[in-house]
Amino acid sequence: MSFKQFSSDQDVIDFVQTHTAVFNNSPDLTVTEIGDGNINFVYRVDDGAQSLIVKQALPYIRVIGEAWPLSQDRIRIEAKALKQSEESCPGSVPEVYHYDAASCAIIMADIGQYQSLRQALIERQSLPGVAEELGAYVAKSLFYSSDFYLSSKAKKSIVQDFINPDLCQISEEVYFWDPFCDHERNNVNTPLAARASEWWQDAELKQAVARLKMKFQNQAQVLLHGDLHTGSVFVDPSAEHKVKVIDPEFAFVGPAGFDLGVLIANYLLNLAGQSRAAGEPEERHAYQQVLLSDVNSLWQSLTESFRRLAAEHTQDPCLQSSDIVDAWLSELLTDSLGFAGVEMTRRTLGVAHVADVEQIEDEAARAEAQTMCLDMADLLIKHAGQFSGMPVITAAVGELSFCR
Ligand code: SR1
Ligand code: MG
Repeated sequence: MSFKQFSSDQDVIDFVQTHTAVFNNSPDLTVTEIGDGNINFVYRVDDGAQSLIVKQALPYIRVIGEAWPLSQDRIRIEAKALKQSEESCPGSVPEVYHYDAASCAIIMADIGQYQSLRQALIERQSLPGVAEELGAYVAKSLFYSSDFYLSSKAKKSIVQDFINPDLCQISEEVYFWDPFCDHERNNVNTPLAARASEWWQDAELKQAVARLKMKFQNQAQVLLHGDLHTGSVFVDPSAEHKVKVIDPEFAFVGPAGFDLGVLIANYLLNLAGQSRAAGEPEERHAYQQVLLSDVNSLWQSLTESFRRLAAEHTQDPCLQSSDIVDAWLSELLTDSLGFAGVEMTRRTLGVAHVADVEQIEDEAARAEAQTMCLDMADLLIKHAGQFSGMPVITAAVGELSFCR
């Protein structure tokens, strides 16, 4: 069957009524386009009592249009990655009700009562237990798709299932290329222009980033979400499952440190944003301490979970040694710091910025926060291998970004 874009509310309703029994043929359904991401169309269908989400992938990037074509295979990958996450970490993703290859669309549960982690951090909310649950989610995602757990053939099979060339190419460009050169897609705040020029000429930095890019392209270690920023994480600290992770269309089998690095980077982008955000300095400074403590908790929870999983469920006898697990986690930490620095760079100089910093209206004040982002990124990219543990790292980045 040939692909047809949903072009009316009725198209979306017909699709939902054909493939689910959620609304029992209710005549009073409303459809709202709620997508605020860059790439796809997302609709909420609601009968006043219940709701669900429909996501459709068009053959191009939503915010650019037909000038940037993009494989619709990404929606198959997203549906498969959501199912994989539900298996490895039950309750961590919205339930998938239906995946439709012909319409390039997914029908899934509405997580409307959850809020994006990015927005919660911007509002300086207290989020008890969220960082710990995120750490456990990352640990399970890593472990159950790694060589510790999967047979050799099962591992090759997920590598094959998640070959994602179009989306990987976007990441290769927007993370590792654009923000490290004077690229036309970049978005550089005017007072930051001189610092950006220095950045683009820093040979030591570029060499470290080239090594990270080669890991991204060649190191098939684990199944990654591929875009695990705080806008892909939804939270409700009062719920049984405090964290729901969405949007794994960038999923592929890649270097274990990538998702963790992106996630840490987004906590640190918020940390820098707090330094010049609206509100009392004491309150913002206190929240910066909370953010650093959350990063420590996330890492501690991740390592504890991963060590427990490895001790109880490692299948390969060659990998059943705590020394191997220690070495794997040590490499994970180093790689994640490098990737964190790259994510912070692309969110500061590249095409896609984040609200945590962009919400600072005054250009000069925003540039001060962005300078902190680049200072942290420089430290993380160039010195990733020199830190003895997460508390040392959070202390160092705290020094570079506290409200003054
Ligand atoms: C041009 S697409 C840029 C970014 O949007 C997505 O949300 C991903 O983060 C991607 O890198
Ligand atoms: Mg997304």
